[in-house]
Amino acid sequence: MKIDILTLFPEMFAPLKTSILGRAENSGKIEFNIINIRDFSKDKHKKCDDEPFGGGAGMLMTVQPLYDALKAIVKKNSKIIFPSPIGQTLSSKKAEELSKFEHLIFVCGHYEGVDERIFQLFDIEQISIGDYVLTGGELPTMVIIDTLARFVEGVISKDSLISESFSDGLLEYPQYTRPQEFMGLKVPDVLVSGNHQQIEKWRKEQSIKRTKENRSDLLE
Ligand code: 4GT
Repeated sequence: MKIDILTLFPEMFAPLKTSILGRAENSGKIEFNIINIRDFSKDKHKKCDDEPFGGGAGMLMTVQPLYDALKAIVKKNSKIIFPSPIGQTLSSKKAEELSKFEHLIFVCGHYEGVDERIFQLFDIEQISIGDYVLTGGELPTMVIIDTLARFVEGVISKDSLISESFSDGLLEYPQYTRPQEFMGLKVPDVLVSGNHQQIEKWRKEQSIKRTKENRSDLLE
């Protein structure tokens, strides 16, 4: 999969080089390409923002640099995403859908947003990561990429996707690792019993208990 990211702040994407996403790139499973929108500005000072018509606080990103940047990279099979609080909220299901595309393009808004005409000129899906406002689309872009990358073949083990939160509509059960006792706290006996049927039963019960307590909305 290839992921292009259009942004005015390329330095914000350093974390993509780290950990599991860094390994996904080094092993050729995902290719990241960070593009500076400013490089496409036809303004003599490379300006990419301006005041909103009709007045109001702050600045908007102008349409010309975005239009030229998208024109330069969009292909027939590309999916363009604009992270925005007005989009539908991201879910695990949505992330899995996105992981199936050959080419994703993320457009990062900044300041108060972008000139609305960009959404008339290209087929762009807006996606929100939750009901709050941020200073830019860069962090949401990284959130969306991080979660979709986990569904790209070979990025993490298939087993890791099976018993995690949301995979079966429930939250994940509690987990423990060595040592078996710490500060007087013991790992639940069933987990060291070797009885896999009992372990499965316990985990399912714990998942349901947690989901009831923390996210009863998921059970409706
Ligand atoms: C919140 C979200 C998002 C912002 C979200 C355009 C200029 C949007 C600033 C940007 N805020 N983007 N994707 N909840 N702010 O997903």
